[in-house]
Amino acid sequence: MDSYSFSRRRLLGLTAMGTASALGIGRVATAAETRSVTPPSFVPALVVGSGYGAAVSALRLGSAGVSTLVLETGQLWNEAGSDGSVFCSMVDPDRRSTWLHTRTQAPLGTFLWLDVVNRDVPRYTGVLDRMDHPNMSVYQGRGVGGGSLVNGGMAVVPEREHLERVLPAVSSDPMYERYFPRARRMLGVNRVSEDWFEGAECYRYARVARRHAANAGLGSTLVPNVYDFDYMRREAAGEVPASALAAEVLYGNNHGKRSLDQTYLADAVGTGNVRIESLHRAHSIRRESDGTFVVGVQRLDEFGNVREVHEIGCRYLFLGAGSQGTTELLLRARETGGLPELSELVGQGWGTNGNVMLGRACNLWDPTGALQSSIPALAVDDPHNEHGPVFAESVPIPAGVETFVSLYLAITRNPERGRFVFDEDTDSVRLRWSSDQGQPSVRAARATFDGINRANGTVYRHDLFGDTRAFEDRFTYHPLGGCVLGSATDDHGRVRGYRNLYVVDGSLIPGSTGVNPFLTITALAERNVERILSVDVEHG
Ligand code: FAE
Repeated sequence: MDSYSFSRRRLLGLTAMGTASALGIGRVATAAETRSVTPPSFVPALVVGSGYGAAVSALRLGSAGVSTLVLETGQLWNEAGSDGSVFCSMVDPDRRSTWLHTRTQAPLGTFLWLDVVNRDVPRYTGVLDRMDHPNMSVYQGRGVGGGSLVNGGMAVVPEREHLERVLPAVSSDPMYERYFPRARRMLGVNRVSEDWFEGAECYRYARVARRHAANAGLGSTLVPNVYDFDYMRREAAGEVPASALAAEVLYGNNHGKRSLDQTYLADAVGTGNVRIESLHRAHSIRRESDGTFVVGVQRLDEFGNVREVHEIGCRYLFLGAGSQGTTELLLRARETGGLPELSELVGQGWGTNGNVMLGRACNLWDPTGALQSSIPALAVDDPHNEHGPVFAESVPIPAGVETFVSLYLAITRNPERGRFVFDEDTDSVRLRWSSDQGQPSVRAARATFDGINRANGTVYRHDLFGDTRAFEDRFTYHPLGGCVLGSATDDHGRVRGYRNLYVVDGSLIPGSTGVNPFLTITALAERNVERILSVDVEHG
């Protein structure tokens, strides 16, 4: 699906939000009409969060004429800093990079065991968060657009048979015939031109990964993305400002990326029925006897201090705060008495999507390239691995110098599941995940990459993750689960125990999609919200 067009509605929304980089002119600095001072005390529909599931909900509610308010903890990223850019790059990170920590938190923390990657930064409401639990760190994008602001943009349709296994209540024909195509179209998914890919210096690293996999008898696939590959081609030709070729991704892209603020959320605001409040964190939920949900909301300043607290009532409440955010809201509400009827199943079914990262040292006659596109475009496929299928994306190291490292984020079918529990002392959730639960991922990745190393006379790098480990399984970019569809909710994300309360994000999926997850989250939200709108919601 390569067509990508602007409707009048999207243009209206982009203009209102001041995030018009999709127009090819880069993010622009304007005062956003969407950021107001006092939110209303009652709205028909309230959406918490602004990632994939939330953005789908906001658009479909707004299109149906339902007046909707979206609350997002993070910033609306539409104002340029003193350097003229909205976001900072990975090689020169500043306070915009990191959510309320005083040091950046890139997962590849060391090189030759030297702490050369991460930097001290002032505490600020930056765009990337890492939430640390015993044995597991969970990454999440913060800002209007959620994970779409920081992710690699890889938009992958999962294997049908795997989706049927993890979500047996979801019939797959409509998903594959209707909702995945719709999600791809709406997100602006496109493919890299093979001719250009084969000759592009910035994808030498991916071609090396492909050749090394082929030497071991493994296939590779070019992976569709929401980054505009035509824009990248023009970057390489020096015709437009660089973004993917200027080490931008983990802390946001100033150009080229079709993040949600430029697709679903712009369309939602463009309906005239949706308003977005950034730097507003939903904290508590209770239900009144007349069925109204009352959400306690904290307004933050840009340093994360709570400046105001107020309550917003709503008839329909859609939770799209991500796997950890949504689960935390529900567990807090259950444990502190706001929503006592919530099921004991809330908090369960959490997984890492089998994430494990590793690096290989290539031979000195086999460079991976000094200029690397920060947008991944290729994955090594090992469907017949004895420990379960492995789908390993070839990850760039956009350091600007030759490193001879081939880096991968492997997605494995790890069956282990953790669970969140609410900790009253810290007023937050803790993840129960033991260090051995990552081992199935490591075993599968090792089986794939031992073979690749053998076939190419190469070895693992042991210097990249702070100690001497070759496989980093202590973080995930793809947290999934916590409020699983068909378990803590019904088959369409309606939370058990409460009418008109919905979960719409990655918490619905029990721990695994087998591939990068956002396309599945988006398509599932399209499916569920369509049903909810037709059956539950009174239209305006
Ligand atoms: P998500 O996008 O996480 O959005 C949740 C939003 O809710 C965030 O903006 C939060 O700030 C906000 N929030 C949380 N708590 C509250 C609260 N209490 N009140 C108000 N707002 C709140 O949710 N996936 C892919 O498919 N392809 C990739 O290439 C890819 N690369 C990734 C790279 C990185 C570095 C990261 C971190 C993730 C990557 N992912 C990728 C994962 C993907 O971004 C993720 O699965 C989705 O963003 C999850 O979507 P949700 O709708 O669940």
